[in-house]
Amino acid sequence: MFSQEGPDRRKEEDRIREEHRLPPGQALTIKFPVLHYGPVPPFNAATWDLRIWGEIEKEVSWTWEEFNQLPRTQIQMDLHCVTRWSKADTLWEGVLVRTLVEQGLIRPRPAARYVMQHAEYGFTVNLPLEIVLQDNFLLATHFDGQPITPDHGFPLRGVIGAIAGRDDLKTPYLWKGAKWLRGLEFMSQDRLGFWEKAGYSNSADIWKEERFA
Ligand SMILES: Nc1nc2c(c(=O)[nH]1)N[C@H]1C(S)=C(S)[C@@H](COP(=O)(O)O)O[C@H]1N2
Ligand SMILES: [Mo]
Repeated sequence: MFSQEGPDRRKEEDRIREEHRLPPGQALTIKFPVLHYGPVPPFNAATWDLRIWGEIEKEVSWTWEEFNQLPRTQIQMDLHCVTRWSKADTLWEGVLVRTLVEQGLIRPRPAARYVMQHAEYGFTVNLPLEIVLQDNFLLATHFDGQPITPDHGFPLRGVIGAIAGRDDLKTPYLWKGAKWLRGLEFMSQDRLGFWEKAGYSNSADIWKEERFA
């Protein structure tokens, strides 16, 4: 896998493996593959919004302009895709759901246990609230200092990966972050998202190699 990327890739893979950052069955890539179902949606800053609803005290909706005023965070993460590529040390910038909850901008009800990400064209992906509130789940607008490219989820995507040294965090595969994100639904009970209904693992733990259900 990825032998065409040459000796640099191999050296980098050895380093990441020695640092215990390469989960079982994964190979490192220097590239950033694009994977999704369906077309890349258009973006209109005048009509775009991010809606938060469900098991929360008060529904919220932010315009693109409003979303960009929210408190921001940068995180560096290793991405691990269920199709067996991993990418180390990726830099993301955006908004942590944890920050929004801490600042009272989102107020989950006690019954809230799970969160469904809703993306353009009806794409969905579910996660436990516990994971959505971790430091490694970001509502990301920027990758590598630039706005995310359209095929990686512009203008906004959920992104989840492993933070080196943070063994306290649960890390699922990359598909658990929705590109072209438009909504977060807080739920008292779990529901399966798009790929989970298609037979992917619901828990999707990279270290336990939970790829398929
Ligand atoms: N809206 C949307 N988001 C999605 C998907 C999709 O089909 N639609 N696929 C997921 C899958 S399967 C993967 S592996 C990652 C890939 O992200 P990337 O294209 O930035 O590498 O996006 C995830 N987010
Ligand atoms: Mo995927």
